[in-house]
Amino acid sequence: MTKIIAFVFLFAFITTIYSQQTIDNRQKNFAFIKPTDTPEQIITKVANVVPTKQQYEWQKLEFIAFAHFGMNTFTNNEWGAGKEDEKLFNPSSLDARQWARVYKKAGMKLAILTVKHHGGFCLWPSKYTEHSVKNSLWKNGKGDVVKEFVNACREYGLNVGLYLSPWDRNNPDYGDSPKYNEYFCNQLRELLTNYGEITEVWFDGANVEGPNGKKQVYDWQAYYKVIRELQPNAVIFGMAPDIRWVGTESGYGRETEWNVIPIDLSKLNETSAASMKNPLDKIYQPKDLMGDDLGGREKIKTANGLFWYPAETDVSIRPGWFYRASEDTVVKSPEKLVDIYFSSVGRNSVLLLNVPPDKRGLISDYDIKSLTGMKKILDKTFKNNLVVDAKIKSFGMKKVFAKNLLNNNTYWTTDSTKTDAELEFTLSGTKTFDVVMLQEEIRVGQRIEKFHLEYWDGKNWNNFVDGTTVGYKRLLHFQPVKTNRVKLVIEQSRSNPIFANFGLFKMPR
Ligand code: FUL
Repeated sequence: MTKIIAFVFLFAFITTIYSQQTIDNRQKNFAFIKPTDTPEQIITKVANVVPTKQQYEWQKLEFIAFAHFGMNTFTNNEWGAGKEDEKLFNPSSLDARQWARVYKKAGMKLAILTVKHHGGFCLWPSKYTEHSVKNSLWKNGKGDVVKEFVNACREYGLNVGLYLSPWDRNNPDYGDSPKYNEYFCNQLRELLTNYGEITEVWFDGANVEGPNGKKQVYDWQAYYKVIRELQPNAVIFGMAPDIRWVGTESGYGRETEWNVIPIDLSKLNETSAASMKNPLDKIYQPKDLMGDDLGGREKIKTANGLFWYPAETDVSIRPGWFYRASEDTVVKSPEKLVDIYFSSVGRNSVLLLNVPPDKRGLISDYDIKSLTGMKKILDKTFKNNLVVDAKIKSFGMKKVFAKNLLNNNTYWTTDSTKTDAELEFTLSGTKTFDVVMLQEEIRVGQRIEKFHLEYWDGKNWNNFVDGTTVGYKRLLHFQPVKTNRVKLVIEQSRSNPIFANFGLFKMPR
């Protein structure tokens, strides 16, 4: 009899309980906070801010390429002065298809080209300046690197991104604000009209002096308008409200990375914002966000608004952003790149890795070797998820079948008032692992604030790894653990935690 009761009791907790959930389509990527909101109401609001469709699609790319290429490749400079002779740009055997092949093979899903860096030299024959490929010796001035780049990306199934530096040290109107803003919008129009679908537009934050010390005042709102009109599915990075710079160029993101952070919404009308297409564009004031904690409880409690603003982690495979032969021997090793991957993709951000073509217009063998090594380690690591055939027991969680937005996905959650939970995995045998992967279903919000994992040693449960935020993806690497039972404990969440994916893996030695 006791056996039967125990069985029934256990069965009640077993995870095959499916319930249906329809996603609330009113959830937005921003929320107003009223002065009268209680701390609990603020927490409920922050837990229900969601990414836009474009932000979500971008986040899923995970690993993307940066191609710093241009005049600086030929002058060995990081920042061009803007006075370089166009004739210096002359790659001997440029092959953008080779770049796309290398990026694709490395597992990257999008590639961003520096079509104009701070020196102002344009990789496409812009009709608004003479400082471009059209006055170079390359292809007798008839070439267009942007065109070759986008065609190659499309051929290899990569999304396309364009880096257009607002700071321009060549343009004589720089610092004469309205005139330069018009020039910049014209360039945006050229790029966003003539090269098909663009997934990311990259706006660098550098803004130094114009000629005679004049300071350029950028008309960001006008720039956003051009982009939204011509490429409504693109996200804008950096000096814009879609994607945020993680705050370093080291490749290492924050351990605690919140996608929802404060924004000043005092200049926006709550009622009209609800029906506007990109309301944040109207009021967003670009700035770099570099603190350790951007969206923790302390940060949000005094905010008048919140918005979904995910991080992108940019880093170069070499010490510099542009190719220099002198750096061939200091290209980051495969192991270092894997560590960076774990500390960026694995910390709820997208990794933007710069792999710059050289003077020939090709990616060098040094970079290819490191990238290939990195991919090999990642492929071997993530090949076998040791929990796929595990038996799952849940304590306070249930498996939910969600329709509509989630395209008939399933996920785990608690009821809406319960913010802690446990899942226990009995593996199909004793396994050794040293990597864990966790994913939240961010389409309904980012919620988990604290979790840990335990393993069973035959007598006791032992804590072996812990963390704070999860978000889109959290990867943790630790000393190998050997066991047949593992427990995931969600200690604290901002609302019912919604858990999309779990994995245990073993990294090759
Ligand atoms: C910085 C620029 O100044 C660097 O040259 C590089 O392009 C990097 C990605 O962004 O702000």
